[in-house]
Amino acid sequence: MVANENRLTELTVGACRLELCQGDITDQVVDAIVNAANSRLAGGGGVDGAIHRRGGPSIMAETKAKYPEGCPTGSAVISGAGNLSAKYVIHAVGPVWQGGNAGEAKLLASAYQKALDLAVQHDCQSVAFPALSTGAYSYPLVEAAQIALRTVIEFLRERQAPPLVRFVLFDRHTFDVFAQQLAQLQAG
Ligand code: AR6
Repeated sequence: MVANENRLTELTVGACRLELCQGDITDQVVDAIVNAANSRLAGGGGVDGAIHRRGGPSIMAETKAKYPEGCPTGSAVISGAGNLSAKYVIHAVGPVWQGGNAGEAKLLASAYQKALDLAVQHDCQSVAFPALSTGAYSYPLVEAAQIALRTVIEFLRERQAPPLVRFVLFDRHTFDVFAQQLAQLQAG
């Protein structure tokens, strides 16, 4: 456990580890990278843009062939990772923020759970997540961080897998908010 003042950047959950770091998710050397996708799996900006740019066209070709209907909000699908060093990309679809009364919290938790389920089914030892829904989809950051962290910790407690889950937060502010929320969850 690494804590300073009211921040926490690592947590052990049984035999598993949860880590927070700041960076670009496409640089991660892990078994699976989670994409912040849209329900058409059509590509876009943010994490999605970066993954398809660096991973190359095979990822989109595979998702188009395997999932022609796309992926519902709150769910996830898996593909290969093209030129990325990961084995898999897990495309998770978080909700668009609509004010909080449209089931957003449940849908966001479900997107994390489904992504983790796929990672475990494919025997991934390490998974990197971005902060789903907090960019183009405008989910308020503190609430999104609480849901993301709670959902992952609960999953690790229940399933004792995958061995490593790492949140890769793009900018300093997002990293700070996650580190503060992790400290609060740990304290409470
Ligand atoms: N590595 C890690 N985090 C990143 C990176 C990166 N390379 N790039 C951005 N972020 P977003 P969403 C952060 O918009 O809100 C796309 O167009 C970003 O700062 O990627 O779920 C899709 O096609 C923010 O904190 O995902 C969908 O249409 C977080 O990742 C839609 O956006 C998520 O931002 C999904 O929107």
